[in-house]
Amino acid sequence: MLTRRVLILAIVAVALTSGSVNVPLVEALQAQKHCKFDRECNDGNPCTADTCSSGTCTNKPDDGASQSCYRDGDGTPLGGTAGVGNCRAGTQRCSGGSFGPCTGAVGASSESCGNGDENCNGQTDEEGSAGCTTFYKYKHCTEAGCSKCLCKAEYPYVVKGGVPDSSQAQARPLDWLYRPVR
Ligand SMILES: [Ca+2]
Ligand SMILES: [Ca+2]
Repeated sequence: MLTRRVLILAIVAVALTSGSVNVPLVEALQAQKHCKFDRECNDGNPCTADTCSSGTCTNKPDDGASQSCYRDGDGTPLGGTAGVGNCRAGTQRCSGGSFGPCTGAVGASSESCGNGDENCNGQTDEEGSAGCTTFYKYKHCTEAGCSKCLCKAEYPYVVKGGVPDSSQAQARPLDWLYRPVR
């Protein structure tokens, strides 16, 4: 065994010093390297099981392994941040020695009323969401900042279509809601 190692080292040394490094030869020699422990056989590929048996490394495809991913099925990175709002990571399972497509990941999309924080900015149904309704501070108000397009009434934007929103009518005095333009 010692003789074999010396021979391999000699071949590598000659290849390196001669200035004509034969990469496939070096890789082939490494693949045949003798080992004692599994960790010596780690090929850096999470989709293979790396074992040392009778002094020889074996790197077999391991389809049981998987990793977290944040891409669509074509491999394109998704917008937003996994774990923020509706955005979440998916799973990429090993198949035949390499990772398959990312499945189950949800990326950022346009914000709309209902269904949580679609654009994953940490705010749910914020101002200007698709499907929003214009709410006013009071009837007939026309000054700048007097209205907002919201998914639901939010004080002080509580008047819709000239009348107080039913969800706010109980809590706010009608005379305030109908305050005339000054
Ligand atoms: Ca949002
Ligand atoms: Ca939403």
